[in-house]
Amino acid sequence: MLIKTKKEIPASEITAPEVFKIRRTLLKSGLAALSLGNGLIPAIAEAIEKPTPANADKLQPTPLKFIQNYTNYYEFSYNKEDTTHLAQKLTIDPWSVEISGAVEKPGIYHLEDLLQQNPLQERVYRFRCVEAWAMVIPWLGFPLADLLKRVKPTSKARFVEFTSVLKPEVMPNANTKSMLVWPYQEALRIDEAMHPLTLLATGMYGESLAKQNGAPLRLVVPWKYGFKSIKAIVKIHLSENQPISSWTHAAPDEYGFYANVNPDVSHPRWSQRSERVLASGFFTPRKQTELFNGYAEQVASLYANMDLKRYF
Ligand SMILES: Nc1nc2c(c(=O)[nH]1)N[C@H]1C(S)=C(S)[C@@H](COP(=O)(O)O)O[C@H]1N2
Ligand SMILES: [Mo]
Repeated sequence: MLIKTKKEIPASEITAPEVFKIRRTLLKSGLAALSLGNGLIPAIAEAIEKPTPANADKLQPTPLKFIQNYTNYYEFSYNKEDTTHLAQKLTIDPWSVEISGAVEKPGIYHLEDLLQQNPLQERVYRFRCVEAWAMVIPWLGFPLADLLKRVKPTSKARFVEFTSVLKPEVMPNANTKSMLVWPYQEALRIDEAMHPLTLLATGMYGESLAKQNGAPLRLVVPWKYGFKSIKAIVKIHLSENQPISSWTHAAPDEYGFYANVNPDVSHPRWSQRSERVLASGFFTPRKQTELFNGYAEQVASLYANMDLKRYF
């Protein structure tokens, strides 16, 4: 599928120093012990079993330093460069996630335990912000489904809601009147949450996530606009009713609950037909935006009975 292993990385990408670094960092870091122990090996096995779609071959990861220096993290700043240093003030150790609502095993789960239970995989995904810029990111993480299966959703669990950490003492915008209501919240339908492409990411390029990218644990939903991929998750709540996420609350006509990437549904203030890809430090000429960000083959069936223009 879209699980890419080092063996499959084309020569053109291997020349990027960041890619070379993956192996070394894994071997050196604590994360490595976990991921080499039982993580990357199942990922490789899975990748070998499943054919790679033709368009995955073209994916050229955006260099790490650009992914880390062009971030949206509104609790800290509306400026994509300022977040890099501002986010460093967030403390992320120790970290736990409270899982509540319609599950048989609610509780407070420590990050170390989650990492021990859920082997890490590398997934190279396209990432498309609603603002019409895009990147390609080699994430390290585990399927959200693995965690949800462990806590056993009940038959009442129809939606999964996520909440970001809120630390007003280090987050300048948390104290100001803002278009968003804090804490930052996002949600998925349970079948979207259980989809094998949906990831809880703890790293990228084989290293732990940078704080500005949502360390220590963030969501990644590659067929949806980036704002669904909530950072620094502290709560996961399973519910029967559809939650209202932060962006939908702020501007329901602009940021819908589904937020599936769709070139045919314009944002009220700009077209979504094309995107600027941040490839190697500069934006390359615009590329056509693909329905479901290129993942239609994997996810279109989730929306088979829905009018994609109405449910945007
Ligand atoms: N908590 C929180 N999560 C967030 C955001 C945010 O401001 N706060 N921004 C979202 C938006 S708009 C995007 S495009 C992605 C950006 O992820 P990146 O900065 O790691 O590229 O994070 C999403 N998750
Ligand atoms: Mo975004």
